[in-house]
Amino acid sequence: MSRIILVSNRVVDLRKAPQAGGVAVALADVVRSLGALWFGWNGEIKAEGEEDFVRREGRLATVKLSATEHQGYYLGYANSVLWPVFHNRLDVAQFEAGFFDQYVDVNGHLAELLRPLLRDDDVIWVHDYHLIPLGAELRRRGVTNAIGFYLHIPFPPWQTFMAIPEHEQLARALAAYDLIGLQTKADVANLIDYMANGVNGRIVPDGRIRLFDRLLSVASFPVGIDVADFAKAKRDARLVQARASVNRIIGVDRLDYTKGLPQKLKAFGRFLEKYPQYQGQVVLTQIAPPTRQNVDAYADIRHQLETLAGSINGRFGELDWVPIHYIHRSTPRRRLAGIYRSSRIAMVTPLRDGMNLVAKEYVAAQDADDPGVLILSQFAGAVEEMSEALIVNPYNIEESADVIRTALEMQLDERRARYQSLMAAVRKHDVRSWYQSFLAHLERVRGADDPSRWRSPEPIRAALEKLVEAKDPQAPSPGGRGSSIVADHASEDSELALKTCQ
Ligand code: GDG
Repeated sequence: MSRIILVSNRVVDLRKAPQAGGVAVALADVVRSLGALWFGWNGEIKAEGEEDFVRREGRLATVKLSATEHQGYYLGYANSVLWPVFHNRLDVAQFEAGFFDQYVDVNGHLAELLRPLLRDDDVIWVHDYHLIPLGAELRRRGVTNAIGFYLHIPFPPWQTFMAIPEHEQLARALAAYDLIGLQTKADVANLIDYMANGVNGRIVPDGRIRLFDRLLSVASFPVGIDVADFAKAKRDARLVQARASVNRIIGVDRLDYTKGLPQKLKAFGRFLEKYPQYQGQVVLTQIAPPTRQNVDAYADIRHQLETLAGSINGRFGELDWVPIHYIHRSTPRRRLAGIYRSSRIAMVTPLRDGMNLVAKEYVAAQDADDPGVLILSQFAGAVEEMSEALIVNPYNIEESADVIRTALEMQLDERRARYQSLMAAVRKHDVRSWYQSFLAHLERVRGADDPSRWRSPEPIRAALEKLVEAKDPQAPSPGGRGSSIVADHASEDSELALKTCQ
């Protein structure tokens, strides 16, 4: 089996890090299970004049960034342009700041440092929006290996993406990959819409996309969690209330403007106002560790949240009951499962989210005999798989306040039924199925020149045949000689793609 090379902006040594986000935990699992090599930034800033070098520690290969690189590439283009645009926040994107050149330069620099570590048959898997140009930069340096790309955040509607002045350069960079993986089918539809409408991409009969001079495959691979990590949860004794009757609502979100935190607090305040019988009976514990504090758009959110929490606590609080526990610190990962299990409700209500792992972690940590209730935003990618949650529009404060009441009053039978179905979804798309299906697909794309390795389900083949015949009666039939068909995920997506192109 080929060696897997993972590349992400940030590499985290889980044995040393006090806490880590979902992407890092997922990638660490690939490193452990498949013996992959993980390359990326170690989070440190290089001293002035310090030489570049790759630090090897076991399976990790890390580099430092200079202060200028960190400013232009990470805080700048990645987090002040791409992050907001991909989350539909054109209003906070800083297009005019001129970060793009630094973004491409840092990707080129990372490719330069990675190149000598590569072997001919390595499979390279690049992660997230920080590294869109990395595949093209590796190709420019002669790398012909299979290279896949996975986007952890949503792909926006095509007109939104076209607002980025450099959208075409980004599309050319994407074309360097053999496979692009996205979280949801909706993201796949958005990306294919953009490729078709924005840069003249064309679906070829085998379901892949011809973009500029390359053929690539696009499919959805919903990211998941290590279910066992959370399923062994015990209630957290430190969370036991002075009043046993008090129910806890839990929120765990990086302090990010996409996570819908002010809306969540407002909904909780409205709930206390509208249903006063619950005053003194419910608390909202919101864990919101700081993130990207040097990016301008993040400066206000903390202040806004603290003001809101203060005003709701001041208005409703009692000597022995504080309605909102707001924790602006990171909580050790080993404690999270117990916190989830001790909470009657989880409110996962982002305004936009690629997937949202907290929703899956909460479900996995529940007691099957007496499970809690998940309230989930209709704008989280997780909603595609977790339709048995209580789904809300986080912008609708009135509705969200009512849903909190519904969750609190839900009978045990209904809670159990919803939990069973949610847990089945969480198990079906766990972290292993995520990376295994992506890597298997990448492997198949690599074998695309060998038609015998490709088979699509009958209905897709028939649809493709019809399309090919309609467009060009002389064209060879899909699956025939010289053609390749993308099976499984990509077949669904070719169906989507065809719809999009009609
Ligand atoms: C991106 C996409 C996509 C949070 N607070 C603490 C803490 N966490 C952990 C959670 C979870 C992870 O961080 C957060 O993952 P999310 O999925 O909720 O969100 P993002 O960080 O925005 O992740 C997202 C994800 O990538 C994976 O593809 O789902 O859509 O935006 O694991 O538990 N962990 C600890 N202390 C905290 O205070 N230890």
